[in-house]
Amino acid sequence: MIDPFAVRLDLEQGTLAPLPERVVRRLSDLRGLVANEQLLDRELAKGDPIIYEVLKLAIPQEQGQLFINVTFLRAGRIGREYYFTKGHFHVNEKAAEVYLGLRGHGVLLLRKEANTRVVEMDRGTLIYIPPGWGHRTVNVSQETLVFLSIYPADAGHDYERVRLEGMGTRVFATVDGTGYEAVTS
Ligand code: M6P
Ligand code: ZN
Repeated sequence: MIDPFAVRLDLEQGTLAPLPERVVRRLSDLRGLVANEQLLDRELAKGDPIIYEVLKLAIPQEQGQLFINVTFLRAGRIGREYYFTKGHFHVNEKAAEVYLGLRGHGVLLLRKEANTRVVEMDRGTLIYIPPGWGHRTVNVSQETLVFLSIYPADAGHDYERVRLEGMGTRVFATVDGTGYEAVTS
């Protein structure tokens, strides 16, 4: 049981008030997911910075409910590979998801079997992720990428599949560092 509720979402910053639960992912959480593990080890020897944070509204994890998150993905690279979220498939293959870009510039990588998509995400981009499509976000800008996501509370996150199969596409900075190239494997 949960009562109807309202919170304040700052559409410029992405912050929520009152501040809900916050989950932090660090560089070490990207182990096994990056293009170059040696470069990752070299970076980790210097420290383990936060790569992204997820604000999660307190909603019961049960069928019929919707989870609402705001994700803050920092700017940076491991070598030439731009920072990204771990990415996942939904355990419940019938669960879709909606993303809304609030700040910054990124790309959403999508994969369903051999089909891959790369979707640009800016402030105001609304993206529909149909059931069955794995998804990972990449920050290709110099500022924090912020986006809202809404998905069924019983979706579940399958990270192992991404570790084993990848997301189909990697995103690197161009040699001059001003743009990005998406490389499909
Ligand atoms: C969004 C949603 C969440 C997800 C988060 C971080 O907020 O898609 O479900 O947990 O991004 O992504 P990941 O779980 O892949 O690390
Ligand atoms: Zn999801």
